[in-house]
Amino acid sequence: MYAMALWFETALLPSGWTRNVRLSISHRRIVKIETGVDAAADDERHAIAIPGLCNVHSHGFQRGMAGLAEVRGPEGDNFWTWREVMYRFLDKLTPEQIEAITAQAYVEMLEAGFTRVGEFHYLHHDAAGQPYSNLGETAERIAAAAERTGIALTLLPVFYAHSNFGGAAATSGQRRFLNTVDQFVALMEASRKAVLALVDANLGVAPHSLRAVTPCELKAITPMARGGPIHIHAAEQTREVDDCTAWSGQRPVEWLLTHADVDERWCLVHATHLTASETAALTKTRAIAGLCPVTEANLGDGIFPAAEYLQQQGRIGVGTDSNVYIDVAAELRSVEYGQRLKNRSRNVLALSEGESTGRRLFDAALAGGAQALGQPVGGIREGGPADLVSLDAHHPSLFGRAGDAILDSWIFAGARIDCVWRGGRKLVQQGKHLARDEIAIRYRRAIESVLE
Ligand code: NGQ
Ligand code: ZN
Repeated sequence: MYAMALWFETALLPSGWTRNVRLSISHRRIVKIETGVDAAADDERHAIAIPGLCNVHSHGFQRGMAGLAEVRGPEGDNFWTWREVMYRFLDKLTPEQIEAITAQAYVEMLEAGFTRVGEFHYLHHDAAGQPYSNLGETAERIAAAAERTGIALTLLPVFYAHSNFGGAAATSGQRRFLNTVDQFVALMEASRKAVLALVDANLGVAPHSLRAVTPCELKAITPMARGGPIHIHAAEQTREVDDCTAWSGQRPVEWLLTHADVDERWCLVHATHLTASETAALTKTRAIAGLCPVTEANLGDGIFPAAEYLQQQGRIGVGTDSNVYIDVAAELRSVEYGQRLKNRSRNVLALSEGESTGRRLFDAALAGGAQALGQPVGGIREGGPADLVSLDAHHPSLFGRAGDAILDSWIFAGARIDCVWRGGRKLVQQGKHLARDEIAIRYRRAIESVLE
């Protein structure tokens, strides 16, 4: 790859907002950062640079049903009735449709400022629940969607075996997700192959939830991460907490913290319902709480105790989960807004007087997101990946803004993204992914045939 340089009027570096920043890029990395310098003749010039973020939790295929689960059912619509709608949607998806829908989701992620996605992937088998002759069929489709769009991929193959705590038999709606531990070893191998073919991709493992995995299976599955990330859904719904307590006498996060070696390799997705002692204990593990507040609001999950958790140096990442609405700023804003609505106060998550709430959330999600996806520390730094986002300085929301007010105006007031580079390659320009139209055509064809 050729060497190039990008020049920004202002950039958010680890040391803070800096003016006149020149980034030399080679082999997908930032090899040199110069500050307080003029642009060279060949440099591409932009106004404002911030680092790209990691999306810690996505189910790409669910993008195809976004907006289709907002009609009232016969009674008591909730997370579990939504899940039935979701199971019906995935029932007959073909590998080709999975790829087309996932690619569309990844285009939107890049346009929103995510440069890496953690794909929590459980749609392993065919519509009858039989493994494909190529066990890695759907993993390869996800890898293909990542490759086509250019987003960096952390693939998290999901182990799923039961419908509830205590090893309850899976339901027919879950047949495409199921594996024995032995089958899963082979599936991990196939997934590893799919990921190895991609630039800058990596692999972790995801026991789906304590509902879907027995303690014995959990013990067998986690070492398969081989040092990579371990992700699990936890404590998203109060019914899940009640069922876990009935089964084990402990709440899900409490159970995990006493029975699994939860440490910085782990990402507890949602972790919505925590007692004060679970909150304190989770912060001490240095694991990531993978917050997906847009989906959590959409599904009626509840509100994560972000104020208490962040005050105790708890680590967070953000994810788009169901992909009902894909937007970095919306996720960050929603973490704060949940707290404002709950506490009837403002600037809850900024820790000290004078601190910007947007900056605080952005920094937390930048560091936590990289950790959760098994990446080196995030941010615009020498040696780091050239994963960059430029904001549109011509948008009125940014007029007269400098420093952290830029982030606050993006996160809370609707400033827009201009360009996105992933590994130094420009993928988004004037807010549009360069392959947007072509990917949308394939998506349209796929979705029209799914909904036929
Ligand atoms: C999922 N999504 O795996 O897609 C889940 C629904 C479940 C969220 N939890 C299925 N948001 O948790 O059983
Ligand atoms: Zn999920």
